Amino acid sequence: MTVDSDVLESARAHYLVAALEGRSETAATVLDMVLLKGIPTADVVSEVLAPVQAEIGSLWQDGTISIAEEHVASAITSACLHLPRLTEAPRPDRGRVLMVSAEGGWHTLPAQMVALTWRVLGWDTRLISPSVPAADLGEEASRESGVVAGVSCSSAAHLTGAWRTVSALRAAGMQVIVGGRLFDGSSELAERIGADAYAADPVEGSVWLQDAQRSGKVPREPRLREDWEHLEMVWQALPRVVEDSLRLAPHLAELALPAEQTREQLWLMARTCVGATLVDDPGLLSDHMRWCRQVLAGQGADEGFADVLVATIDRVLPEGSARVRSLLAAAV
Ligand code: B12
Repeated sequence: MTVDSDVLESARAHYLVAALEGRSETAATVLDMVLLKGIPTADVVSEVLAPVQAEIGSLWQDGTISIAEEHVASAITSACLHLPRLTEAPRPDRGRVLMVSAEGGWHTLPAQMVALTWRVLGWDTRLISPSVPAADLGEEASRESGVVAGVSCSSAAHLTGAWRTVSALRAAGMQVIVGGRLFDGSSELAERIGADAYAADPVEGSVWLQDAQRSGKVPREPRLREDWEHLEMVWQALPRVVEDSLRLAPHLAELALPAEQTREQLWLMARTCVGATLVDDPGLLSDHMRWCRQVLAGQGADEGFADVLVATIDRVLPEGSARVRSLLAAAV
């Protein structure tokens, strides 16, 4: 183990405890100490803040910490991203870049982390996060002088939103790089939705930006347009699908969740079904179901309820949902 990896490991452990206990000053001090040891902002973000936030997500997922603890810790991380020592940046002389969250995505922290890293690497970065409707974003993007944009997405439930966001940026002539938890799981997904590149971390992304900004602004058609023509009707029917499923689901499960949580899970599941069908990847829905089972178990509910939710959605899908149905069958 090198000195740096020792420092980073100890920082992660101390930062996690401070954030979970709501001690913002201690959390900031931990980061200041790491920066004082000469570790650059980009590494503090990718080696301390991002893994700690992912750990917080896992602790929530398995029921170890509450939603309240997650919110407190994430608010501390959000505030820490503005610490003066962390945000010290050179004059931006590498070019203009737009960094956005996928449509429907309220995870601002990943986009904030990328924007901060790009700023300290010398990019003139404009951050638009959380979710902005794709059409509005397209208008903003067409007024941008820059050619390159980044999109972050954390969940398969927002894959359709990510595709719409990437499509709007393509139509505005931008070159697009994507990243975030959703894309980390599948190397082909980025290309499938029309992005020009994927990077696991912002430093790697910055190398791509340098090359990509050499091309001019060239408006392009969205990928998967024909597939969407078949799916849009199902997407628009989702509010009804969720409410109809909610009426059926409790009677099918021995141990159901409170209605609000069931509705939330149905929404995530239904959106994931459409997104997975759009890119024709049943694995996305299978992964989501595994995640759902773990969340249910963490909440003390019967994890088999995940399968009940999918079966219920299947029953109430509108006519013309053949592709979604066959994806459901392949995923389950
Ligand atoms: C904090 C948090 C929230 C906060 C967000 C606060 C905020 N201001 O961002 C709140 C409470 C709002 C929230 C809401 C929800 N959340 Co949430 N959330 C998280 C959590 C714990 C951390 C997010 C974070 O800080 N990410 C920062 C880092 C960890 O993100 P990252 O994607 O790894 O980013 C790094 C790299 O990937 C890369 N990168 C990222 N983007 C890009 C883009 C480019 C171009 C490049 C080059 C690189 C790059 O750089 C980053 C820095 O290194 C995650 C856990 C996780 N693993 O992400 C869950 C998580 C994403 N949420 C989850 C869920 C389910 C939800 C909700 C549906 C919960 C609910 N029932 O309401 C809602 C959805 C809201 C919505 N519509 O988007 C699940 C998603 C699982 C799934 N199967 O869909 C997760 C994974 C938690 C879990 N383990 O179960 N959440």
